[in-house]
Formats: sequence, C-alpha cells, structure tokens
Amino acid sequence: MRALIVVDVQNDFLPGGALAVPRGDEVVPIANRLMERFSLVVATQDWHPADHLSFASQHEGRRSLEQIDLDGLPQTLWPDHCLQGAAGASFASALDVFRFDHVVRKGADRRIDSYSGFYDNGRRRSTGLADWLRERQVDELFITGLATDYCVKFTALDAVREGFRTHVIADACRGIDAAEGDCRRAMEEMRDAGVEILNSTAVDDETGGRRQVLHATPHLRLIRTGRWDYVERTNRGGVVCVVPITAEGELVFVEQYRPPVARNVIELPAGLTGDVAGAESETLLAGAQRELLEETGLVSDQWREALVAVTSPGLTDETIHFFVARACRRVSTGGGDASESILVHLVRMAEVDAWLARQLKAGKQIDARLHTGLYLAGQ
Ligand code: VGL
Ligand code: ZN
Repeated sequence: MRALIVVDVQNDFLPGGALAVPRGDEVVPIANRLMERFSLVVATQDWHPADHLSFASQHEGRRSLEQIDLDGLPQTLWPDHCLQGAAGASFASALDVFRFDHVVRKGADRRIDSYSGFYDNGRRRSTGLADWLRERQVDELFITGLATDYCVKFTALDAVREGFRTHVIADACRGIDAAEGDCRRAMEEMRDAGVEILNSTAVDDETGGRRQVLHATPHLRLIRTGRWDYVERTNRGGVVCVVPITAEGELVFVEQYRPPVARNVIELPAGLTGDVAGAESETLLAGAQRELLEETGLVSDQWREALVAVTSPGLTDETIHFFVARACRRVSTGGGDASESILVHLVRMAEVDAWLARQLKAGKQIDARLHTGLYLAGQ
C-alpha cells in the first residue's frame, strides 16, 4: 500500500512568509494533482511555540542561518516561523487539505527542532507516524513539499531507515539553498541512502490515471479511476472486527437492522477506530476493545490480532483488522450507543451451524465476516 506525504506546505514557507522557500508556492498545484492519485495522504505541519530555541530571536546576538549547539545537537537558527495557531503555520490556502487523512505536527518541544515527520532531530521522540502507516499496511512512501534540503530530506531519510520503500518527487519539492548547492547535495544524500528520486509525471503514469472524487459525504467518497468506480471511507482510523469468545466457550454475535439490505443481519461486533471526537488517534486494539464493550457489554484480557484482510476489493478499499478476544466476561449490558439498537447472541461453538440455519430461515442475513471469525476462532 502506498501513501503520499506532503511536507510543511505552510504559509510561512511560501513567498512572502517568514521563512520563505524560493518558489515554494509552485509545489501546491502539483501536490493537489498528486493527492488525487493516492488513497492515503499524510501532511506534516511545522508547529512551534513562540519561544522555540531554533529561532535566532531566542539567542542574544545571533542571526538567522548561524549554526549553534543546542543541547548537544548542531542547530541552524531560523527567523520566527510557524507559530502554533498563527496564520503562518496554516497550510497554503490553495492546498486541498480536505484530502489529508492524517496530520503530523512537529517541532512543538522548544528545546529540540524536528525536521523529519517521524522523529525529532535527536531521535529522542517519535511522532508515531511510522506506526500509523504500518497499521494501514503502507510499505511505500512518496514525499513532496518543503524544504528539499531540510524537512523533506530528513523525512525521506527516516522513511528509509524505518523500512519504507521511499520516493521523493523532485518537481513537487522546493528547497532553501542557503548555501549554493544545498538542494543538489540533499538529493544526492537521499539517493545514496536508497531514496528513489522521480518526477510527478512518472507517478501519473504508474498510477494509471487520476482518481476522480465523484461524490463525497462526511463518511464516504465515491471514486472513479479509469473505468472503475469504488467507495472509500473518509474516516482517519481503521476498521476493526472482533471475534468474541466467552470463558464458557460461546461465540458472541450481534444483530441489528441494516438499511442497505433491509434486513436484520447477524454479525460480529465491528466498527471504526478514531471515529470518537477527542480520540482520533485511538489505536486499533483500543478501538476493538471499545466496540466490543459498546455493542456487547463484554471485556477481555486475552486479545490477539488474528488477520488483516480486504473485504470486498471490487467495491471498496476497506481493510479490516480482525481481533480474537477470548475469555470475555460481562461488565455491562451493551446494546450499542444511543443511536444503535443491537441484540447480543451467545451461541455455543458446537451449535453455531444449526443456530445460523435457524436465523436464515427466520429471514435474517448473515455477514460473511462472521464465517471468517468462525475460522479464526478455531485456530
Ligand atoms: C523547515 C527550517 C525550519 C522545513 C522547518 O520545513 O524544511 N526548515 N523549520
Ligand atoms: Zn521549523
């Protein structure tokens, strides 16, 4: 799975900004066009407190572009830029920010700068980006943005180190070039580290035509690529499905009315992670635990991530993470949140086939994922 990373395309790095990158504005239309070709887009955002120690203004008698030692690390000094919440830190107004699936803010710790989207400059703290990408099966990254010789370079080098197949899209990047040749040297350094440098036209050719968003709602996008139409979820998390088994060896199913099939459907507890306001960065496991509790009232101490699989690859890019939860025990009534009306069924393993046959006879539908769960429960 591939993802596009748009690095620091923020007002302060555009012509007229506090730390203007020459012709930085030229990457905006290219980034917009590239974003149409990726189903996963991550943006990084330089996000400094007003007293950040990379600012020359914080060091008596120092000027921008001078080098100092900061906490044992070499640090280039910069004009004040990308102050948290200020207009200079906002993404370029012409950038299609609605296409971002995830935003990584960096440089918030005043004592250390953070050029890379993955780690601060001392590799003391991770931003969680590598894990976020791996959780979504991403193994290949395409990087664009500003500035070639700083944040693009450090992001690309860390991407290689984290094991991603990494490409930098040269015509979709611009650099500062404080010293003549900085950008050229940055490109060489990236190439020597194993980064593939290419042009956006090569990405266009490879991805076989643009992704047209035919329609978008808060939850779904209808996409056309070439002659194929399909559906994507807009949510930033993942989809989780739980195979719950009680201490007594019963499987736990849920039943609810599903409008698309106009039937009650027997399913496994499932849901989206990161769809709760205030918990957007919830992990997949935490999301699975929350869904199980909300829908069934059960908890478990024995979780295993059992399978990652696509569900209907002609229809959607949806990928589901299956978790098996053993020795589940009841702590509340379940039944879903206020908007849901969910029945919970506990069925002995040996009786599942006969029980499902009765449900079908009674006019209910059975979710195919349930059968995947039965297989995983037997493993
Ligand atoms: C950057 C210098 C300071 C960048 C950020 O985005 O390349 N450069 N802060
Ligand atoms: Zn900065």
